[in-house]
Amino acid sequence: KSGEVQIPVLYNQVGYITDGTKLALVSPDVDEVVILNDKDEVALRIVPDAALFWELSGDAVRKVNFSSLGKPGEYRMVVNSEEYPFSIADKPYTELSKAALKALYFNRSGMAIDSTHGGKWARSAGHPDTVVYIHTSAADEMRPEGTILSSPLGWYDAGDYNKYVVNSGITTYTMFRALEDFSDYYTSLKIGIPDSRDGVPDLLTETLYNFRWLITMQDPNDGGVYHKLTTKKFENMIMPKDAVRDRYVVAKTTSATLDYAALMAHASKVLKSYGEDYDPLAAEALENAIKAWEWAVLNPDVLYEQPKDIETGAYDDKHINDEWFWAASELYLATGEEQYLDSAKRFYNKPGVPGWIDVRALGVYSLLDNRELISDTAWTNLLTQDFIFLADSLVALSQTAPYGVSIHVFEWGSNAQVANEGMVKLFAHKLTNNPKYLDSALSDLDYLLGRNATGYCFVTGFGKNKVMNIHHRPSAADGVQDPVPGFLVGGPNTVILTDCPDAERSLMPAKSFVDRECSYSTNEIAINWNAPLIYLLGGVDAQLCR
Ligand code: 9MR
Repeated sequence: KSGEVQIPVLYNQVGYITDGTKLALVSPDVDEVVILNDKDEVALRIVPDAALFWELSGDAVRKVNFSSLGKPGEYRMVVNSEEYPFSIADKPYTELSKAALKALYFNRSGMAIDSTHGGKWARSAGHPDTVVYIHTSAADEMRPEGTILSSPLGWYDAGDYNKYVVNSGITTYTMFRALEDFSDYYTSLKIGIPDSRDGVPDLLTETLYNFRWLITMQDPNDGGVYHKLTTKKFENMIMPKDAVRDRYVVAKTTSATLDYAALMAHASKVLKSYGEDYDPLAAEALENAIKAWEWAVLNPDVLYEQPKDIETGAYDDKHINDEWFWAASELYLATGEEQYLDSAKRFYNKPGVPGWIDVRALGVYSLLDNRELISDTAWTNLLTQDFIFLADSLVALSQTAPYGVSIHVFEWGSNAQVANEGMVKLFAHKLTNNPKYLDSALSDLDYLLGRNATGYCFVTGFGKNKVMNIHHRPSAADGVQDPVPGFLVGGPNTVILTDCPDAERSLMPAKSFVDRECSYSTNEIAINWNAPLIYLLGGVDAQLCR
């Protein structure tokens, strides 16, 4: 659409870090920004940089760098005689970081959310998933159609109530990654969940709620893993307890089985560092990983085809060399067996920013975190070089981009793309200690928290311009005005422009977003979008905040 109103100031609405880079954007007509402190004194006057046009937002913006403002407090930016309040704090993101993790608790299936832990978002349990049918596509001799399984626990994938292995794989891994990379931070982060245990990070406890469900998705008879646990059609916008359609496990696939193998192998290593209590789970996970790999070797190219009577999310990855690479890498690290390393080398390809459809980077994270277990240093050097090349390209993009971010393609879940780009940068920082990566990751966070072309803070419950009407069944049906907090919405994209037929919707990719419940393509939430946000927040809070 032409003639869209441009928002005069775009900034991080949750807050800036005392010692961090502080960047806002203003529209081209703004020639001076005055920052006032809480005593109404002028704290800073800034002439914005020259205007830069972004073809993805269809507008030009001028950068305002106020990093020199190094004192915590409440401020206002005065632009064209309007005032925009913001804050500077030593630790502006701790509450947000807790909320982003707690959002997954709110999405637990098979469990009531009590008011002690859930406050006004308390709700009854739904989806016990103790009676789950084998769908035709998953039936075999040992488990014919109609066989009943139990597959309880786990997080709902998103705004819908289904549970999908492919998407759970990357999500659960990302959570383990956060735990490993920022372990001191997460050891002390308590978020108020009922099963919290002394001495065990809540991040681990929360992650294991989903992990224990994932375990049940493997057929113990042959090691194959079902692609998803789902109703045939999406449920209406109703509460979990009212959503009682029959549930099915659907089709074993190679992609689900390899993601499962990778995750189980990885978890078997992580769990070993949390004491004897977790030893049986670690042993079971490794055994499951090996069985899954063996199934995949016998069934190397079973891709997901959505059965005619099933309409829910497909996660139908058509290219699975990356899944082979990830699984082989994790199995090598967990067992030390050379056959897996050989496979990892055979399937290796330069990594890109990860997502459910591309898990190359996950294998790279794990291998580079365990370089001492690989004797072929020429290969690990190549991995390092390729990974740093990726991170450097992202940083270079963000340094020249008008909005200060690396994203340059807006797909479904663009906000998670931004969060995953931030995660790549934080991992590069872990490898090199070079502060440019931290700085660029912080810029990604600023974008998600308001310094983007829509002017929304994209995490529910936070910011001045809040997203309110998310496509999330409990938030839609619970009668509480505020959405369940801590969720990152999918964000702008032009993939499906018709989900809210009557909505005013920009055709510019970076602006094509509506805060409407009907907009499942821009305003849904999903576990694989929150996970990199959790990583990003944990990393920034742990490393950049005093
Ligand atoms: O995140 C998924 C996105 O990459 C796909 O393009 C889209 C369409 O297949 O599906 C998204 O995932 C949805 C899933 O299929 C069902 N649950 C909600 C997910 C988020 O929208």
